Amino acid sequence: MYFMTNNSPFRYELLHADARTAARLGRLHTPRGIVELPTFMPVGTLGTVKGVDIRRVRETGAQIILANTYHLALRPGEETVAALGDLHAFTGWQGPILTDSGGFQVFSLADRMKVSEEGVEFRSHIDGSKIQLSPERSIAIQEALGSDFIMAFDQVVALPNESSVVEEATWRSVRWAERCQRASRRSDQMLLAIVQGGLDPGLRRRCAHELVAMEFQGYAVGGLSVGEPPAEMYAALDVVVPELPADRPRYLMGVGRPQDLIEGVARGIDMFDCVMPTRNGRNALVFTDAGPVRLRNASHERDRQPIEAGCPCPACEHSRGYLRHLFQSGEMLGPILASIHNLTYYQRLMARAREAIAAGSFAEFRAERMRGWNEPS
Ligand code: PRF
Ligand code: ZN
Repeated sequence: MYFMTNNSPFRYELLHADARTAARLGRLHTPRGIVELPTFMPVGTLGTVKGVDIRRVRETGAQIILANTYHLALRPGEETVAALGDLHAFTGWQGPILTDSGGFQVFSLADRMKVSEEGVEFRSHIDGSKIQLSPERSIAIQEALGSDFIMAFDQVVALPNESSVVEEATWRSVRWAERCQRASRRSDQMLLAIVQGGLDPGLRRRCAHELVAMEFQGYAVGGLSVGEPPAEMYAALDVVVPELPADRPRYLMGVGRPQDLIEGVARGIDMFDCVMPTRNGRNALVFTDAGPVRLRNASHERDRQPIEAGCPCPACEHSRGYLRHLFQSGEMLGPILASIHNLTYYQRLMARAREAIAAGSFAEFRAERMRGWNEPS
């Protein structure tokens, strides 16, 4: 089944809707190739997936990567990226790229931030200089960067928080999304709106409603995985996703652990991003079907096994004992190999989820995975 959106070069194709869960197998057609859904996007905040060169990123199975407006605007500046071509030329990644708007990053990283209806004023976390970001400015930066998917500029608050604070940020995000839609000029970029609303089901629903009425080409769910327990995040997804149009992609921002991806897929999410595989990899924590493994643990000193038998990644050509030695010695190869393994694990997990949806066995796959991760290893 094909869904066309105006004359857009982007097209969401639904291949199979799971009968027992809300999981969906799909394809996102873009000017830079097809993204199979559900998908995981490695985070390349500053135009690099930390520790992993672009060829290796591709070899993990990644089809699309993420970069950050906030970080790239501060350094090297979007004009410098544009002078070198665009984000694709700058990074060497020729596949699709999604840029986050800076909303979340400003609210989590910037110093002395002042929010008004116009936008946000803050001090750079790098040199303390005064910077302004607004819906129009975020779109202009994302247009200069030349990413394929661009995000609306939103206001994110930590959870738990007072309901008046969450409510105000939510409606401001809706007004800002409308300004982003009006400001975006390039037809070769697809703009996604971001549903906010904290953990209040009514607010989430009303926010989704307003944004759906504005007819964005895709929808993200934001403001989750910001301190609340996983069960509350899943409950919010149960409320929001049914409000979103079935003919457009859905993206859960900044999530998460392997089990969160599977639970998100089960609720109808198509796209994910998270620093977890690379950040945890740098800290010697690697993911397996039997749960996370701490490579620094003394139990691995003479461990001949690879991180995970059957994993095709370059880290798994080595023993856990060798990888532990790299971390204990402070060798840079340790964090690099662990990051590559984790990215490979996330990509294989999404590939297995897609196969299971296609085969009509996603519910069994989900149950089997949860059992594996919950077993003490
Ligand atoms: N908004 C934006 N980016 C984000 C988030 C959000 O709410 C999150 C929340 N998990 C991660 N990244 N713009
Ligand atoms: Zn591996």
